[in-house]
Amino acid sequence: MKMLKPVLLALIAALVLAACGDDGGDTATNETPAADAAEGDDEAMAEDESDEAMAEDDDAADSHSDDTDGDEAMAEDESDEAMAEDDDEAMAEDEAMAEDGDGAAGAVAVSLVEWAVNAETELSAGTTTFAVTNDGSFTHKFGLARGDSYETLPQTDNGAIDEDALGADFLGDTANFDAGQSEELTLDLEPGNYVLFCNIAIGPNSHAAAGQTLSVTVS
Ligand SMILES: [Cu+2]
Repeated sequence: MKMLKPVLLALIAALVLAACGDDGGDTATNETPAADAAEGDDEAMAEDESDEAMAEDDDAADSHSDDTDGDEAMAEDESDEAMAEDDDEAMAEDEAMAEDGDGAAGAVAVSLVEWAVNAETELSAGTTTFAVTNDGSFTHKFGLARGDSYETLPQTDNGAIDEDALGADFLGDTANFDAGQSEELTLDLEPGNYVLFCNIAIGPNSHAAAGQTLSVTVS
């Protein structure tokens, strides 16, 4: 018995060590991929939120779009998740992106499609760059004039906006540009009412008459 006791103790010690070793190993292998995955999710979410923030800007142009509510709800959900993760870095990224989004007041995204001009309708006075994308399938252009609405602007026989008759109230336009292309137009906007439009007209047809106009207010 005197010889067995140390052997038993050694065996028990070896078993305990082995058990601890296994636990440590399992814990390490379980936690490391989980932590990596969590970080990966945060980064993916941060990128998604950036995309959705842009999508929200686009959707904001269409104030009646159901998508706007959906995107906002998703953005809020993801923000909550980031906070729940209690990850300071993720929260800092969220805040930085929120600031970036708010800081884009000097640029207005405009989407041209058949047959609409989609953009925010409440703009800030000052130097404004319209970043216009042709999201349609036809060639379009982008112009801007002072006025309350398309209906109140002088028009030619085919319903195009009569830029000559507008005189100084016609503020400028881009060149024609094809589907998938983008153009920028930078103007110094004073407070007032304006109409954004595409003034391409062919024969008896005009894009403006087809609905490619948008009334906006600058304040
Ligand atoms: Cu057009």
